[in-house]
Amino acid sequence: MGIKNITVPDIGGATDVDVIEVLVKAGDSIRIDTPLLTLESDKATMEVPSSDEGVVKEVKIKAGDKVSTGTLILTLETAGATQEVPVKKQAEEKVVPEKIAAPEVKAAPEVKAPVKEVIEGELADIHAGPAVRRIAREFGIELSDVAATGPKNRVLKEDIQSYVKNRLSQIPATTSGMSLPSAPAVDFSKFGPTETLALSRIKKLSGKNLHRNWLIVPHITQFGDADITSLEDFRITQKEAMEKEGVKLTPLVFIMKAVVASLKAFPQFNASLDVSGENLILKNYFHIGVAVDTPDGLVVPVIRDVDKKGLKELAKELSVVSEKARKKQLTANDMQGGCFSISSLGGIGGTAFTPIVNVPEVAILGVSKASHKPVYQDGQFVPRLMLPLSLSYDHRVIDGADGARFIVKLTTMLSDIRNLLL
Ligand code: CAO
Repeated sequence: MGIKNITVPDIGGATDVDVIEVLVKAGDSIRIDTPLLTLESDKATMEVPSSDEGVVKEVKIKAGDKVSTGTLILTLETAGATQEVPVKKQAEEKVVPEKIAAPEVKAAPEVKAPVKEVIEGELADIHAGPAVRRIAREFGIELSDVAATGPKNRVLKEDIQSYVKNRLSQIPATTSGMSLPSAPAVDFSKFGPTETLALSRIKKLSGKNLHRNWLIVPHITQFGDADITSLEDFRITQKEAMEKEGVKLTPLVFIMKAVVASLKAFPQFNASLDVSGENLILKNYFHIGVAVDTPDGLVVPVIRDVDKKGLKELAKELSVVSEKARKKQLTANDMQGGCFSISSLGGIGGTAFTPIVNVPEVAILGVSKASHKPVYQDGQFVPRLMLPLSLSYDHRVIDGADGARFIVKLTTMLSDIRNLLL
């Protein structure tokens, strides 16, 4: 093992040339001709290749530096040389190893074309170093499709990687033989100032699942309004007493109980398709997923055996899991085994929305904010507290008529909570 200095070779007498990109980092294994730097002069972009092979020990240059022939780029741990080579000329780099290298080590090859030039003018307005252009060529990518994030609108290696990642994520999970058209990359900085914010880990994970579920499930959303006037009267009478015990009683727990009653009446909603897509697996348990909004994104913890628990117990459990979710303390187990999900935006507002089925479940209930509406009863309009519900379901499993029957059952249960006792 030896350490060798790799320097900028003859760059045609140019001095103080801008370093646009450093293409290697400490720890990288490089070979002869591996691109190390991209330089940019007034007229040309040049790529500086390595004149030796080994593992990069330390990179001495960073983007934005200026270099001339002989400037030290990096130190390299090589297999054979045992002595550091003076930083000077390309010719010396070739001679010294030949003198001191162990017998099995090959002499460094003659450096014929030390830098490769790309005349930017020939390549329209796209700025990219030769290494980046080569990667783009190998993947069949048009550089004009790639959003550039480098200085002076330069396409960087990372831009190509992001482009490929983005394109791969747009390939649908099905093998129908059809692919989706992708949206073209847009350089928004052309239109005004921008900043880039990385998506949270939760957003990336849930985004993938939501995208898949949106694509593979033929969704229908059935809407319905439940008259929760009497439910709300009852809730208000209980709320204060429960608060003293540290329990927050919201409409959601009543909805959970009504959902379970509706699942019992329509078992095809408490089911999953098997992998073949030809059998329905009916579940004889009632675990309900509840979507919880956290600063990092959406998570869906599962409340188990909702059929066996009372309103107070459910309210307590709901507070515990939503707190756990917001503190990022949920385990994978807390989020598994759901039969049906509820996404409640009722504490926020809005009139209705179309939730996405949480595969492998086959249906999900969206809950919006209840409000007083005039309802025609016994020959007159009376103010009633109406709760808007949106039931999305997998149309492969559930027919439209059953979707309507389910929501009628649900709204009936909620309109008179004594039904829940039956
Ligand atoms: N209509 C009217 N008021 C409602 C309501 C509704 N449908 N649902 C809740 N409220 C009221 C509650 O009663 C409470 O008011 P009071 O304190 O006066 O009783 C207030 O709104 C706040 O409720 P909450 O949101 O804190 O509690 P919750 O039990 O209804 O919901 C939870 C808990 C964890 C589901 C909720 O906090 C949450 O995170 N919701 C967002 C879920 C989400 O992001 N879904 C989107 C998924 S699709 O991208």
